[in-house]
Amino acid sequence: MAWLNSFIFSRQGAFLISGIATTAAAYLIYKAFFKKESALPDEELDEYFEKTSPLKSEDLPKRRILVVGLDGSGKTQFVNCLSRGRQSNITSPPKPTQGFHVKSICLSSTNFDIWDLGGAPHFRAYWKEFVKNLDVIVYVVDSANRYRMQEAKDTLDTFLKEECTQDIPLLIIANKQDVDGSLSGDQVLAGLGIDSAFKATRKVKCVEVQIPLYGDRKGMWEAYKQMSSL
Ligand SMILES: Nc1nc2c(ncn2[C@@H]2O[C@H](COP(=O)(O)OP(=O)(O)OP(=O)(O)O)[C@@H](O)[C@H]2O)c(=O)[nH]1
Ligand SMILES: [Mg+2]
Repeated sequence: MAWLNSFIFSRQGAFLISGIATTAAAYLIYKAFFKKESALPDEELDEYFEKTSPLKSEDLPKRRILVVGLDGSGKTQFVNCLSRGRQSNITSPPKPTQGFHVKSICLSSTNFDIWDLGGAPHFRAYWKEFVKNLDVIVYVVDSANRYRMQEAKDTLDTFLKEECTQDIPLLIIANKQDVDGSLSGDQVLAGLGIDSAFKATRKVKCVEVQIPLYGDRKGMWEAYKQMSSL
């Protein structure tokens, strides 16, 4: 024990002990400040679907999703971003959709058939033709374009007046949150006239999303969860 005593009080011993104490203090500070973030389950941070297991099975639940909204609101980019991986599709902006695209996407535990329709005025009258056995209507809004909010509202109202759309859950994507001055999800809901009376008539959720070509994506995991469960 004498050697231990002399080591502790030696210069090397003092260095070692202060080194251990500093590391422990740094660890405690890290835990205190980053505890909340690291406590999140990994899946909540999986905006690029890179941590999900690529299950593909006939037994998985299948969901049929219709994606509509004004031209330029970001529907095709949104659907492209449902693919797995950071680099999967982002090279250049999508071309305006002429008619429709349909994609089958299997993410984690759900198989989706996703119909992405053209949003230009002359295509909107055909949206109702795609309403068959739908699980969710996704309505994409360009939150950065407040000048088109009234048009977005009128277009949604017209579509939801179609009898075939009744009772189908609605997911509002308040897109382009990365753009300065964009409206929040609540502001988009207010602009679309979605209030408590509206919510009494059908299930509605809103997710704030940003999917710029170059830059961080946000809201895709939450959108995916809503599309799976609404
Ligand atoms: N900054 C930013 N740009 C976006 C975002 N989402 C889409 N865009 C851009 O918005 C433009 C229109 O996107 P599209 O996905 O083609 O829009 P769309 O709704 O499919 O349009 P139509 O096919 O004409 O109905 C493209 O230049 C996209 O790169 C976003 O979250 N942030
Ligand atoms: Mg498109």
